[in-house]
Amino acid sequence: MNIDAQPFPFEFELARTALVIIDMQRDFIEPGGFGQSLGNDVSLLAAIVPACQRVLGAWREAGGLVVHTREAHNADLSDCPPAKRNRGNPTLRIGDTGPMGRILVAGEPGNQIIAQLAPVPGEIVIDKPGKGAFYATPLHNLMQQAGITHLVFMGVTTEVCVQTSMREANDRGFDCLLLEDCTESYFPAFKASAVEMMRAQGAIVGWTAMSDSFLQVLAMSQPAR
Ligand code: TIU
Repeated sequence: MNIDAQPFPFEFELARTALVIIDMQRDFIEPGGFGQSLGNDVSLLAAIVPACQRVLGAWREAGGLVVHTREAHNADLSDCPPAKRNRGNPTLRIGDTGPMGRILVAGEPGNQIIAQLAPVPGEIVIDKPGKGAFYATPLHNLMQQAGITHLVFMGVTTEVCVQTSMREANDRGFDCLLLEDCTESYFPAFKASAVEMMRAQGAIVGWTAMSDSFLQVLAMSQPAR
């Protein structure tokens, strides 16, 4: 398949490609979570949910592999370095109890993926202690076992967990596409810069495309399985 992308078309085989949805969890999208505790306006992020739902629905229909990630720490915070917990002067730190339970702790209400994009059986869910999806997770092995060579990214936030994950994936040899209208930042200027810098220099980190281009091509595909 060939997607109209920047800086040039992105080619992939459905059976060798995974859709990776980064951290679409209540902690970042809904009020009362980690995103708001850092002083951010979380309403900006909710705007991408309908586009993410369209892509996820079409990808499932096509039989593509789906990976969801969550930024999540163990309840005892053994996987949260003090340097991360102490950063940023938030109103609530990682592990503190907020309106949606303990901030960024696995299993808490705030750590759940939003209902509109909730994983279904057979989809991979990765809990990651870092910003990148590969650091201290089994993601690379799982992708190799599944024969995956290409990754399509959506999720939040563009310049933090999405960009870090794409850079990690790029260094591990995956070809990466970011769906521009399916990712968002608390800072619109940072999103714009992150998108530009990833596709610059001949796709130095990866490609970018709008979800409509992706959906059009997907609609013409044969199911992967
Ligand atoms: N603060 C911010 O923009 N992002 C994060 O802390 N984590 C993710 O991007 N998921």
